[in-house]
Amino acid sequence: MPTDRRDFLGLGAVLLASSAITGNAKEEESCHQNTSKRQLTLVKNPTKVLSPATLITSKEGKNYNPVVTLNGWSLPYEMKEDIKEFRLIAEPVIREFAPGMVVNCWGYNGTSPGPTIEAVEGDRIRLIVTNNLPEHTTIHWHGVILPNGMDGVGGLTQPQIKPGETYVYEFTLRQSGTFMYHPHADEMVQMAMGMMGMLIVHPKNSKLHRVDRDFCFLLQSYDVAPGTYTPNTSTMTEFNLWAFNSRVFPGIDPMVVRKGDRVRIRVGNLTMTNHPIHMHGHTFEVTCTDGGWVPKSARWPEVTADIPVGAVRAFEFIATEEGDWSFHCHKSHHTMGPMGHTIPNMLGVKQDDLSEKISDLMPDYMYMPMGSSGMAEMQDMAEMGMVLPENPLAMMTGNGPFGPIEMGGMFTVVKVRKDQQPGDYSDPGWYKHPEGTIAKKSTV
Ligand SMILES: [Cu+2]
Repeated sequence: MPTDRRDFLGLGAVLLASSAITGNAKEEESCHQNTSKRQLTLVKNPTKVLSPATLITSKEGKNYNPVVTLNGWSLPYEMKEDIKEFRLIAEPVIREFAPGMVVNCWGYNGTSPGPTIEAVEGDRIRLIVTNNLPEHTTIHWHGVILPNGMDGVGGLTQPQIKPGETYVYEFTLRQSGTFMYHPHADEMVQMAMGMMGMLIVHPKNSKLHRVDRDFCFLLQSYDVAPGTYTPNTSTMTEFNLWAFNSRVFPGIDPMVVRKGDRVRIRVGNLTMTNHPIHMHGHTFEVTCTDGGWVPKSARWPEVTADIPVGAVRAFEFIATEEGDWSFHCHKSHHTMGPMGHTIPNMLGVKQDDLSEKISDLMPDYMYMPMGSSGMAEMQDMAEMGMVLPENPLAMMTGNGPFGPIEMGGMFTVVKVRKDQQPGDYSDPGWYKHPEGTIAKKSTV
């Protein structure tokens, strides 16, 4: 296969291109300010870019249908004789999680998560890994059947890759499916800092498992205290940011599809808890895990797929229903931004004269009675311009056509449109409901 040099350094291309994009990318403009600036060489299909870090890889010259990585990109390769050669640089990166909030992460080639690696069953691949981190690392190719010495477990199957060193992994892809990559060295710190990526192996027979649109992303958790920028890497379970590809709603790309498309969404979980991922408006079947393709006879309909820790679930559906369909983790605290874990339960508590009593006792303390009728008023406070700490992220945010959406974290929207053209991933805006099809206030 010829090398697709035009894709090279695609991420950087997108960052440059993004300033020239108009129309569908307008709402993304505020995202650009804090995104790290990398040098780049190429602008390709800028009108298809959804967000500053998204590159829709061209299918041109490829014997597979490339995946679309939410808020991410696919790593270009070079052909070296019959080997596809990929270069990964492990390094500190700055990632914007949503407009107005940036995090000091570790990742690969300028982003966290790292770029998606795409190859084809039967390919021999070479992965050249340079460590620009302040400590040693390795890369484990999660789910891939390979020679033991290529498995990337520091100390067990290879020496650690010390800062400044470069190691080479090389193996032949014997399976197709959805895999992940991540360090197997100081894992708790390195994964808490965002070091991970997806490895997609397309079937050799391109007619097998064919879909019209193929999305992928990783589930991630971070603990970034309000007012700070660096994740707490000693956190074990009490994370406060729940992310799709190191982005949180409203910073996550929508998944835009054409009515009638067969759609696959591949979700990998490298957090420390399970995530029941729920989609509205359609039923789907899990068709692939990190162990391979699920036989047709073993599939059943679902509207929620629980993604265990350290696992992948890919599911497929036919986009029969037009509209803006919610797509989110069903753990309700995973669709919220950062909040304290020790908030007292004030639901139903009468606080009418509480402020006065507290200010009598503590004249310098301003008590704000909140939470008596739920947390939705947090949204109102944010709207009113309540002063937030530095590097802020609201608990519940995002504006829809009918008002605040009151979501954060692991939430996005599947947009099904009959007029969306094949190959067009640009945001069509909010769904325009046919007359008489919207729930309305009763007048009786
Ligand atoms: Cu979750």
